[in-house]
Amino acid sequence: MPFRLPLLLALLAVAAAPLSGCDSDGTDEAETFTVQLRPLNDSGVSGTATVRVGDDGAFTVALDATGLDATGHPQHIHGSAMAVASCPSAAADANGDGFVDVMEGAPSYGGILLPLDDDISNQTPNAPGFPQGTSISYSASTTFAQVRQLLERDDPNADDPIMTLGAGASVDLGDYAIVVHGTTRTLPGTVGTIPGLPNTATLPVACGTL
Ligand SMILES: [Cu+2]
Repeated sequence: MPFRLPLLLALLAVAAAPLSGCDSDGTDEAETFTVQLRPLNDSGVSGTATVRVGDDGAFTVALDATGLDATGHPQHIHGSAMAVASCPSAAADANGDGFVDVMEGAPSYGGILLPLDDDISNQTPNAPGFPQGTSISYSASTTFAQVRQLLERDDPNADDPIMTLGAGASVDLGDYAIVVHGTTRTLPGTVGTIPGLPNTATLPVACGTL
């Protein structure tokens, strides 16, 4: 999903005004974030997710959602080093076509940091590893050290839609959002997407902030 990086960065810079929310308590302690997933694009999807860092250093994401269309659901932790992620409102529909597409949402929730597929120890999305169907009951684990290693580095491939926080950055889980994508609705051609993927696969259908 190659976001046009300069455009995305410019949009993020606009959205970055209040650079708050940087916890001082570091990333070494156990933390649990509960995420309320709310519908985007009148999807009717609802659910909850938890992102947990255990005392033992385990990093676990669990996500349960209902009301989805019967298709695959790419889902990601989104964010950026430049702004605290939020979920887009209807006002993010820049072209006024009635849908907040994946690109229009990016100034709110940032780029893709971690695909929530069947192996979250890497940033490579595995399409068959994303949840499918009308209800999701998902869980995956790795170590928080691994997540930090992935994100606290310079982006190894600026041409793909997967981003990092940059070398020297520090993962701050409270700054991110979870976005679930994928619909079977018939969408107008004005609904933007990532090159190479149909807009139905990338349409955001639920979002929640950590
Ligand atoms: Cu996403």
